[in-house]
Amino acid sequence: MRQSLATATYLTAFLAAALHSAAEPQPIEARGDYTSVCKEISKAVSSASCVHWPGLDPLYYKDIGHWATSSSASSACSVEPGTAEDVGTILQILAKNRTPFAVKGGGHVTNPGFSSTPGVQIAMYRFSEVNYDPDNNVAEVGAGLIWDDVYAALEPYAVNVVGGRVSGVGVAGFTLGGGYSWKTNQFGLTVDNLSGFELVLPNGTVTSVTQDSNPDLFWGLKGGFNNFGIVTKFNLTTHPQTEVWGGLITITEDQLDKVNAATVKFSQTVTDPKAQVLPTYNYLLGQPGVSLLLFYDYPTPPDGIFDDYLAIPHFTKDVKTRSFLDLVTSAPANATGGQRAIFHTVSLLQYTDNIMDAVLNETKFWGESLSWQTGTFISYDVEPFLPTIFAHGAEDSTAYPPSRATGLLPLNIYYAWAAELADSDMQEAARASAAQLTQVALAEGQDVADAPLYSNYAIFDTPMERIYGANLPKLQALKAQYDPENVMGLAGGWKF
Ligand SMILES: Cc1cc2nc3c(=O)[nH]c(=O)nc-3n(C[C@H](O)[C@H](O)[C@H](O)COP(=O)(O)OP(=O)(O)OC[C@H]3O[C@@H](n4cnc5c(N)ncnc54)[C@H](O)[C@@H]3O)c2cc1C
Ligand SMILES: *[C@@H]1O[C@H](CO)[C@@H](O)[C@H](O)[C@H]1NC(C)=O
Ligand SMILES: *[C@@H]1O[C@H](CO)[C@@H](O)[C@H](O)[C@H]1NC(C)=O
Ligand SMILES: *[C@@H]1O[C@H](CO)[C@@H](O)[C@H](O)[C@H]1NC(C)=O
Ligand SMILES: *[C@@H]1O[C@H](CO)[C@@H](O)[C@H](O)[C@H]1NC(C)=O
Ligand SMILES: CC(=O)N[C@H]1CO[C@H](CO)[C@@H](O)[C@@H]1O
Repeated sequence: MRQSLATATYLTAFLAAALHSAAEPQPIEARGDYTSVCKEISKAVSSASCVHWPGLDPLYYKDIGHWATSSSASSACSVEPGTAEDVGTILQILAKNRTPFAVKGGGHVTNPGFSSTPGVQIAMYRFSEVNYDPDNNVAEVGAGLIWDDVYAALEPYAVNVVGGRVSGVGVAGFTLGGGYSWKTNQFGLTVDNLSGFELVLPNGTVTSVTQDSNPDLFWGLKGGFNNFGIVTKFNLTTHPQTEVWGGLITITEDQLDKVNAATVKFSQTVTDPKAQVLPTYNYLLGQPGVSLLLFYDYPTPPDGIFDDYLAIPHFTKDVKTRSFLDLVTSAPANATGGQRAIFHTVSLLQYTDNIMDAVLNETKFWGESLSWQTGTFISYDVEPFLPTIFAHGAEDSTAYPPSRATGLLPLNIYYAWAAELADSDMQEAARASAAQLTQVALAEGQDVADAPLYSNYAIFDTPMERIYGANLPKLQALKAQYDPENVMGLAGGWKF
């Protein structure tokens, strides 16, 4: 009885947090210095674009909003460009005035200042089209979309792209960092299944970037975020899509040793590239638990693959044959909607018993140590991809990963909390936890001391060499060539 009450509380809090809505409007300080630049932009752009001001305009608050409130800032104004030419006009005005700005796609970045600014917030929402070209197996996708929109648009054609795994994540930042998908075991990263970009260069020129037209930029954008300009459209390769099987199972503390064992076995024995699992170890309301996502890219999975997981007594279970879109939207994507948050990461070669024991220990240790902070949510996403995931692209075909010799399995540390005062404590804890997990991996012989980290999970002060490795000098040269005035240096993010 006590156990079921506790677990009911756990789930209620879990779901209540998941349903909590986006960031509330914050009071705005006057930002007189950048206001004249906003006015200049407002006069220069076409009627397809619009500038929004702090105060009463809800679109301003939408434009500066983020999944993590710690990723938002109050900007002098926001602008929603409606054409690539207007993006060019805006960039030229920002360059001339040396005005800080930000570029936001889906706003899911967890590093502060990466897609927010006190200057001019550019929000890409108006790039919202999906054009499917069945003759070339291409979906041309606007840079303002979230993956949910792309999946919904492609579903009637029974095709899909290599995109996000949970609801709400933006196409732009996800793709420009690499992109780990439910389909990655089959097709590689999102950047491995991409044939072109529409890019507005830092000098305002609109250009098409493909392997044939601009091999150097095409390479650099596949991992290079906003260093080379602002992307307005992505051409993603499509693949046939059937219904899929999977969904969410929640599991309470007393069963977690079984989750550990099933995960080690899955990671070390399952080679079917259509199968994937994503166990997330959480600490919420005084106890650890697991939210387990199962995925099979076909209406029914072959016997055996998921049996160990399905045999574990669960608290809730929503696993069935469904559309890909339904699978993605059914799982709570923001256990902490409207909270401050940070991600950090460790790259692993294998998920072993030692690693899984350490993940569970870290969940409990930091859950208990940090529980005095209000609204704390501690979680570890265990991502046992196949070791062959980097073999789907040629060596040196993308800026990230810097080497394709070894498949690296990312583990994503995600902490959330309520008070701004706690930011540095929580960030420091995430760094300490990543260091501990790295030590455990090194101690059992995993050669990951210098393994590249995934940009979209790595904390903001991660050295650029740890993400881009030996590609960094080439990226710096490319950046100097295409952005000699360092216009894109006025925007935050990973900077070459
Ligand atoms: C709930 C959740 C689930 C996630 N799941 C996954 C996952 O399964 N796999 C995975 O790989 N990652 C995942 N991530 C990480 C995700 O890939 C990053 O947060 C990604 O940056 C989000 O993209 P966005 O467009 O929403 O972000 P934004 O905050 O809008 O942008 C991120 C960065 O990209 C730049 N950028 C955005 N748009 C453009 C543009 N048009 N041109 C140039 N630069 C641009 C921004 O300036 C910023 O530096 C997840 C994140 C969250 C919060
Ligand atoms: C959080 O999730 C809820 C329900 O899925 C959604 O309505 C809300 O917009 C999400 N908030 C954010 C910030 O993503
Ligand atoms: C994107 O695909 C569309 C449709 O096939 C095509 O017309 C366009 O030229 C492509 N753009 C780039 C940059 O590859
Ligand atoms: C649990 O984690 C803490 C913090 O990282 C560490 O100090 C401790 O040694 C770990 N305990 C075990 C048994 O591994
Ligand atoms: C803008 O930059 C591109 C790439 O460096 C260059 O080819 C083009 O001539 C530049 N345009 C102008 C107007 O300077
Ligand atoms: C650019 C592109 O689309 N590349 C690949 C997408 O994935 C399939 C399967 O791995 C490859 O055959 C494509 O070449």
